[in-house]
Amino acid sequence: MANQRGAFIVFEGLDRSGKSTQVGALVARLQREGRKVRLQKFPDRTTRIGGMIDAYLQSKSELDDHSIHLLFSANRWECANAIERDVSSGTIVIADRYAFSGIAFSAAKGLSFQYCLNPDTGLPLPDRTVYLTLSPEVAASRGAYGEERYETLEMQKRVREQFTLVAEETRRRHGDDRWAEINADGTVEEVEALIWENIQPVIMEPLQCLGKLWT
Ligand code: DGP
Repeated sequence: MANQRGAFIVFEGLDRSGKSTQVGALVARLQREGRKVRLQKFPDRTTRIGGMIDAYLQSKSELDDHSIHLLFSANRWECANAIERDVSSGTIVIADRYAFSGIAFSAAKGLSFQYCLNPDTGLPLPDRTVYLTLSPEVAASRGAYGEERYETLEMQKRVREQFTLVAEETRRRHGDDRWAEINADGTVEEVEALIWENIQPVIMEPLQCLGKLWT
């Protein structure tokens, strides 16, 4: 492979968009191709901060909206150095959710957009964020939501609205190439093919160095 640098690719999406399935399939495909690849899930529930987030999401603890927002951000910051290190040494880091979910979910609860964006300023900027969208009809046909906090129809509607604003802000600040929207209504294989087509150029010819989010 010509380029030594890896890449940083983020997947975002509404619940039931098949995001985790697609992330898993992509990681497996890259491994089969002999690429160094690492999956980074956010929230990373394995750290101490991640444990607090996990308890909150399962409604085993209550936290003020600002506090949990800052914990989600802190959880990303504690993984930031490892992402930069891995990408610069040739690894493709695939993240399942990132700072864009941070804004969309917290703003959907009523916190201001700017407040939600601030604590993530300076985190590694993904080379590309792939946002999986789902039509309301297909979402409804995929069955009930899970049991965690936020997994209600009303909340998901507000999150979808906020993601539209997040997409606009990302394109305005970082350029159109940083954000791709892929319709996830199709079969697993169809969506997988669309994703592969979209991210192949990013993997083959990554930029010189990682930028900083929101700067
Ligand atoms: P997941 O493990 O992908 O199911 O994500 C856990 C839940 O947490 C999901 O409903 C999305 C939400 N979430 C992810 N990141 C953030 C964040 O930074 N802030 C807030 N408020 N919610 C988030």
